[in-house]
Amino acid sequence: MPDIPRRGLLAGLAALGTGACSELGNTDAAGAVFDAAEDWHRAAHRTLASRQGLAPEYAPEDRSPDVKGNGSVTVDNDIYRDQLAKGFPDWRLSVCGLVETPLRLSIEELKALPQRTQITRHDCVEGWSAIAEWSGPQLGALLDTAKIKPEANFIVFWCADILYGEQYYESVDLVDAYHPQTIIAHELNGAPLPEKNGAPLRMRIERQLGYKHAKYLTAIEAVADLAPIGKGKGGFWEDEYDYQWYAGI
Ligand SMILES: Nc1nc2c(c(=O)[nH]1)N[C@H]1C(S)=C(S)[C@@H](COP(=O)(O)O)O[C@H]1N2
Ligand SMILES: [Mo]
Repeated sequence: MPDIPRRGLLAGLAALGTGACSELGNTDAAGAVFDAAEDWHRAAHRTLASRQGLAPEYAPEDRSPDVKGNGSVTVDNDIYRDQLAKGFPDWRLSVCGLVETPLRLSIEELKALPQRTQITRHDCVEGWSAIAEWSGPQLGALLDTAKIKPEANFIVFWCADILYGEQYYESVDLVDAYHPQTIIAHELNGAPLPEKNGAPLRMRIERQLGYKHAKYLTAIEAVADLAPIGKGKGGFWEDEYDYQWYAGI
């Protein structure tokens, strides 16, 4: 690909807050406290043993006929539409923030890493669930490659879509980030992710509720603190609709 369109693509992704670590996401430092009840809830779940256990995995015949798309089911920007049509040749996933070695990985590079395939149940707070097979590299391996710094406490997932006027993002702590079933999925039931389910990349964080599983992933940022990110509560639903940040299941 010639240089200029590539620069155009990268500049475009950066403008979406998706090129490297997002500036869009870092505008509002106010209002950044977790309430006491949530702190208690998180503390109660701190027991590592209970958090490191695997979510149930299922047999191929248990899979649901379809995994419906929820929240954003399409991404309305020209760069995304163009990349979707071409099979995402120029899509890059940034691993950035508090890491020694920032990474920018193509879909092919992500596919070349050791892969995990898991058949798991997705649970949405809206009251539906779906069993499906997901494949991709483990997030922990990527964080090890990027050499996460000791001051990092949280991992932020930046997304390409805008939902109800706000950029979608999510975050987890390092226990969930390094959980063996936390993968960057590029396949659903053995085929590339459909657009409605987050093409080309989406998180699977199997010990967390559905809204944590960020779709249309563009960047993974290691941070010390969530307060300066977005509106300070660690995710789209947390910022806009008061959902709990800790959504462990
Ligand atoms: N980028 C992005 N990720 C997202 C959402 C979204 O709207 N945008 N919706 C979340 C919610 S609430 C759920 S239940 C799941 C839905 O995943 P699915 O569309 O593959 O069913 O994605 C989550 N991740
Ligand atoms: Mo959801």
